[in-house]
Amino acid sequence: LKVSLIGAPSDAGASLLGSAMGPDALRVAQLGPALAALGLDVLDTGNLSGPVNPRGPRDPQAAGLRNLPEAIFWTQAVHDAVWAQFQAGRMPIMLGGDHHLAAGSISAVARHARAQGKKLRVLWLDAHSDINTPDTSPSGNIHGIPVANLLGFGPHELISMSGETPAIKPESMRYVGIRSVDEHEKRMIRQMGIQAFDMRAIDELGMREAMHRVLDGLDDDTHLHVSFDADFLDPEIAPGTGTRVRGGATYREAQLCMEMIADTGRMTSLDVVEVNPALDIRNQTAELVVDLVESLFGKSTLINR
Ligand code: DIR
Ligand code: MN
Ligand code: MN
Ligand code: MN
Repeated sequence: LKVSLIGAPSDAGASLLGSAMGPDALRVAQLGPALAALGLDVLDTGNLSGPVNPRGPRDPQAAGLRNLPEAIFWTQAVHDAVWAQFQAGRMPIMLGGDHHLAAGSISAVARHARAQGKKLRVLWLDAHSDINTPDTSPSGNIHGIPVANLLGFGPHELISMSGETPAIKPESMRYVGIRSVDEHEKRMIRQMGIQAFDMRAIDELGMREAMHRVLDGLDDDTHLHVSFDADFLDPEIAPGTGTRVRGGATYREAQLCMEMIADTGRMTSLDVVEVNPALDIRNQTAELVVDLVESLFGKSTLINR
């Protein structure tokens, strides 16, 4: 399996700076060598470059969002880089940066799936549902809106990259681990009929059954994308992230989640976002995330594919 690491050092979508250092924190934690040790052909394409976070105000000229021009730049850059790796026959692993970048990566995944006539399944592992629209966003932070962008809501530049708007259908989306969802977001999730396994569902069903359900129905004709926000994890084990919410996935729950994804053998692209070394303790969050990404590629399973 050929994989490409794409560093996307932008925190333009966040209010706390520092996730722009995420790609390097993951490199310090040996992400590339760890995947190579599993037998993968790993190419680190380095970091994309672009504007820094100008810490702008909410801008009525920009749909009430902060840093919209910068976010548009980065989202498009990520889209192009992810698309280029698919064209080269490699699996893209986008290293954020904050989660606004997923509107770029996943629009490229959707474009690729469409070009191949395949279906798409997106697993969104996160404390948050990231499905605010510019007018419902309580913060104006663009990392709170990428799912809405992918579903066709938001500024034109953030919703049209794949060549088709909306880039994905709500039936393709699955949430796992959410526990901080704004009122308008709840309405959106309900209205669009998106399957969501929030922390309460995980408490009640167990991670095993929740994952069994989100992975149900995958076949040879499905592209599986995983969008992994570090705040999916409980902040006690993963403090290095900008918007911590208590009650997240434990170490064992997260391992099982990753292992069950690995067992399907169908993951074709990945985002690793919101690792913020400026808020971390001796890079422990990046190290934990690397451990979990190894499991996503089959490290902890006895079954060798
Ligand atoms: C909140 C927080 N829903 C917002 N979102 C976060 O600003 O839209 N996403 N933290 O990661
Ligand atoms: Mn997120
Ligand atoms: Mn989050
Ligand atoms: Mn976020």
